[in-house]
Amino acid sequence: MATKYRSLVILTGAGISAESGLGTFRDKDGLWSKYDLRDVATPEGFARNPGLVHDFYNARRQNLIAAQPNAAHAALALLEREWRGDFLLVTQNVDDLHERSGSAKLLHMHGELLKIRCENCGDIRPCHQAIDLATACSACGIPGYLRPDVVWFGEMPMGMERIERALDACDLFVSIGTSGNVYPAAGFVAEARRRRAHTVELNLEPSESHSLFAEARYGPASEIVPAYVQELLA
Ligand code: BJW
Repeated sequence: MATKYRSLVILTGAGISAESGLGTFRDKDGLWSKYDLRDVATPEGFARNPGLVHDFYNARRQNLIAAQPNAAHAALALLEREWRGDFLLVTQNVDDLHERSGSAKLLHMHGELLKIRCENCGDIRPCHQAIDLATACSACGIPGYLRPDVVWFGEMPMGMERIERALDACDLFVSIGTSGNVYPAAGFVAEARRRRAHTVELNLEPSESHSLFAEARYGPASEIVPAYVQELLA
């Protein structure tokens, strides 16, 4: 590794999985153009209409199972293997395409689509099939309490202490395929800058927070991420 950087934090968003066929949220044909996020991505929406929320996540779970990682996921797994310093890949994505490519130093800050959580007993376990209100928890046996193990608006993202420690120490912060609309992830670039880290945006087009980045590359993730990784490792 010839790079001058020693401590790397990468943040990924829906754009890195777009070319794998998983919809983004805020692009023209994104999920939020078809669904009201208040109905499907808040605890209040789930309380109002759990059936709608289960249907939304059941469909996305099936799409995910059929999807394949793309060259951008593979490039980040390669980067992790070759990197000699501290490395943390923080993803806002609930898909498992990073781990299927081999990423291991990975944190799902918005949870995981292929896991369900019981709000009665707290049990969390893998789930690859459809669930509904009648599905009983495999641990406590009681139906009606299962929900996707994801982070909705108004809920605390996962792993924040580990993320804060990594941002505190990083000298390179790279943000890939995220619109910069959702906090706290949207604030990471400002935190990295305060620590005098070099900041890089890789996206199809400039994000909401593009002006905060010191460097940017624009284009499809499957092209610009492998190219950037090759540069870093050269
Ligand atoms: C490509 C591409 C290609 C396309 N190649 N690129 C401060 C100010 C204001 C509000 C708040 C604030 N702090 C908190 C809030 C409230 C709220 C919030 O941010 N609201 C905003 C709407 C303003 N945040 C929360 O409630 C969060 N919780 C919280 O803050 O707790 C309190 C707390 C935290 C920490 C410390 C102290 C207190 C929780 C947010 C949960 C978000 N959940 C979702 C759903 C997850 C489950 C699911 O998937 O269903 O997470 S919403 C959705 O948005 C999902 C995503 O992870 C997230 C981000 O979206 P992302 O990834 O950026 O996707 P898009 O579609 O927006 O962008 C795609 C990008 O890809 C675009 O830029 C394209 O250009 C690009 N692209 N094709 C490269 N081929």
